[in-house]
Amino acid sequence: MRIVALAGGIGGARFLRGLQAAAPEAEITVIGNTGDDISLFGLRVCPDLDTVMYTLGGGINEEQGWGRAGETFAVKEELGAYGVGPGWFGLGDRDFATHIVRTQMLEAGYKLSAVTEALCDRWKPGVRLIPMTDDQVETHVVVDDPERGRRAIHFQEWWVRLRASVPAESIAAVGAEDAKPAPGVLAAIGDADVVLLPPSNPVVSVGTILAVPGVRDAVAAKTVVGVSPIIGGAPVRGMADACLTAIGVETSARAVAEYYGADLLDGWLVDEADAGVEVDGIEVRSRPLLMSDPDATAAIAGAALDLARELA
Ligand code: GDP
Ligand code: FO1
Ligand code: CA
Repeated sequence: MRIVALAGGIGGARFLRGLQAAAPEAEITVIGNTGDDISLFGLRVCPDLDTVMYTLGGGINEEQGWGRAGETFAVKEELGAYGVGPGWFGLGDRDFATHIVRTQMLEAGYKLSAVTEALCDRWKPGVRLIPMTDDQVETHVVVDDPERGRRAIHFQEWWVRLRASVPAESIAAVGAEDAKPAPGVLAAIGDADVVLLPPSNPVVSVGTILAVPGVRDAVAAKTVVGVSPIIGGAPVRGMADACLTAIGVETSARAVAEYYGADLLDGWLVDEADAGVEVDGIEVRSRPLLMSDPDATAAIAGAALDLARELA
């Protein structure tokens, strides 16, 4: 079976690990979100691609969900001693090596998709990981900063420095309209038996991937099953509610399915806490959706595949 998944960071990566366990024979292609990407200290950092690569490749800091296991922060401390920031973004020494390799290759003229493939040669994530686009797309957030007034800041500054505590007036994937899907993205979707939307952030992870021209239409033509990242009216982890509020969508499993739309989604898994939710034109099933351990996560992925097979 050929499966395509559109993935953000932690929620996406953990689901994918369950998917590999649930469908060991499947050929899995992951279209990764690059809207979170940021240049820091002259280096290109791709948090969601790296989270997927490290998680599936066995290098992730499991407790934190992002960054490397066994990480140290000597370079960050030395940069701080020079007064060189930002200090609010914690790049570790091991992680720095990834960004150095990536940036060197990008500067040598390789596309991000080729660079990601090269990085995956080391990590062997067991999936084909393709960035949604080779073009630069960066999510920016308009905030009314109490000190500096109304301004647009990089998504990472809002998410990591401000912890999304300042309301977002709007969220934009800058560059998305002019971006082209990376080589292989549309072909993988076209060849897929099923497209899965993991429980990733609907706005700044899955929403950003779908904003790359051509991707949404290609996905909508397939059997698509999504897993709700919202349980009982709240995100399981992180501040996805702040992103949904910014685009005028209620933080509920039902509202997220409606936001994706019946033209896109065929099936939608919600948690038992949301049993009884109905969405016009979408087959909704409830089951435990907490990815609390590998077995529970594999069962979620298996349920998504079962529903997809039923709807195909
Ligand atoms: P990020 O890029 O690191 O923020 O990760 P993603 O966009 O891939 O996923 C973030 C989303 O994962 C959050 O909105 C969480 O609610 C969701 N999430 C995290 N853990 C779980 C879980 O165990 N179950 C479900 N259903 N969603 C989860
Ligand atoms: N998230 C944090 O909350 N604080 C950090 O200092 C931080 C550093 C970081 C470094 C590399 C990386 O790949 C991810 C990192 N993240 C950090 C996670 C990440 O940037 C955000 O959670 C996501 O972009 C939101 O999806
Ligand atoms: Ca992300």
